[in-house]
Amino acid sequence: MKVAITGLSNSGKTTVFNALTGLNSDTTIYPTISGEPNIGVVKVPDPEIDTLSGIYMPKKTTYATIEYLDYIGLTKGDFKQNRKVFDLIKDVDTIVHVVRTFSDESVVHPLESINPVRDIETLELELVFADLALVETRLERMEDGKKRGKKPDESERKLLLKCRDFLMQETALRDVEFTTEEMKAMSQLQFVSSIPKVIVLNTGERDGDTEDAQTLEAALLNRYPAAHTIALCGKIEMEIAQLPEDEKGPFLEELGIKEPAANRLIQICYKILGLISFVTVGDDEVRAWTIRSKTNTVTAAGKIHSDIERGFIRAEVISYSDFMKSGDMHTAREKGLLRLEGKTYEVQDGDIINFRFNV
Ligand SMILES: Nc1nc2c(ncn2[C@@H]2O[C@H](COP(=O)(O)OP(=O)(O)OP(=O)(O)O)[C@@H](O)[C@H]2O)c(=O)[nH]1
Ligand SMILES: [Mg+2]
Repeated sequence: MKVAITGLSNSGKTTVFNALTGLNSDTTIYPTISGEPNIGVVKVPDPEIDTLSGIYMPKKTTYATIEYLDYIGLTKGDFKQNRKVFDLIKDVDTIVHVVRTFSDESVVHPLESINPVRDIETLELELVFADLALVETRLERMEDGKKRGKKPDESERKLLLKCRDFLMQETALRDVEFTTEEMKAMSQLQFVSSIPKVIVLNTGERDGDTEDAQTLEAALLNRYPAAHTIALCGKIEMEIAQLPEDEKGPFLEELGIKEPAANRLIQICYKILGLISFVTVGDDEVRAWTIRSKTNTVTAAGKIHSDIERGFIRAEVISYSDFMKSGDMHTAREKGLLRLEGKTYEVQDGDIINFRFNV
C-alpha cells in the first residue's frame, strides 16, 4: 500500500513522515520548495504474525508493508507547483493531509494564521481544481480528435462530463457515486480528488492542545461525515519513533498515549480501503498478504503468484483463532478445523491458507 503525505508547506508533513517511518529526514522552519521526495517503507504491525512466527520459527518472517511518500507542500492557487506534487502521488492508495493546528511564532504559516478548517478546505479545492483541469484537457483533446475525424469514446465523454459537473460544484470525486463500469474507467484517468483521504490534525505539545484538537476533530466529523480525521502531535510522535523499541513502551505510558499514531493511522487506512490480510505459514516463511475484503480464494492466490491462481485446485483454510485452539496444523486437521474451500470462498481477515494448485 502506498500513502502520500500532503499538506500546506510547514504544516509538519516531514515531521509526521518521520513519526510514521522512524526515519530522520530534515524538518525546517522554512518551506521546502524543491528536492527529492522522502520515501519510507514500514512494516504493518501484526501480532498474529508475531505469534505464528514464534510457533513456526521460519527462516523468514514477512509483514505487510506501507510505503510513505513525503514531498513539497501544496500551495494555494499555484497550479504548476501543485501539479508536480500530484504527478508524484496520482497512483497512491491514500492521501494523508497534514493540517497544522500547532502555534509556533518561529514557523511561518503560508496563509499567515492558524486556521485548520480553512486549510482543509484549501487543500480539498486544490485537488478539485487539479482534476477539473485534467477533465478540461481530456475533453479538449476529444474535440480536437473529432475535428480530425476521430470518433470520440462516448462512454468516456459522458463520464468526463459527469465528473466535470461535480468538480464545478467543488465536490471531490471520492464523494461521488459511480457505477462499477465508471469506476473501472476512472482508474485510467488518474484523478487525485477520488483518492481516499485521511486528515491528520498536527497538534502542539502544550497542555490543552490535545483536548483542543479533539474538539476540532468532533466538529469536523459533523461537517464532513465521510472524512477520517485523527489528531496527533507530530513533534512528540517523531521523538517516540526515534527511540529504540524497548524504550517506546514506558515513554508512551508516561505521556498517556495508548498507541503510537503510526499504528492508529495504519488501522484507519486499512479500514477506509477495506483491506484485510491472510497468512501463509511454513518452515521457510510466515507471511502476511494484504487484499481487499470480499476477495475470493483464486484472486487471493494470484496475489502470491499467477501460477497458483491459474492452477488453483483448492484452498486449505483455517481461521487464526481455530489454529490457536489447536496449537498446530496436525491437530487442527484431526479436529476437522481445517476446511477445504473452492474458488468462490470469500477470504476472511486473519485466515491461514494453504493453496493446492497444479500447473
Ligand atoms: N511546536 C510544534 N512544531 C512542529 C510540530 N510539527 C512540526 N513542527 C515544526 O514545524 C516546522 C516545519 O515542520 P516540517 O515537518 O518541516 O513541515 P513540512 O510540512 O514538511 O514543511 P515543508 O516540507 O517545508 O512544506 C519544523 O520546525 C517543525 O519542527 C508540532 O507538532 N509542534
Ligand atoms: Mg517537508
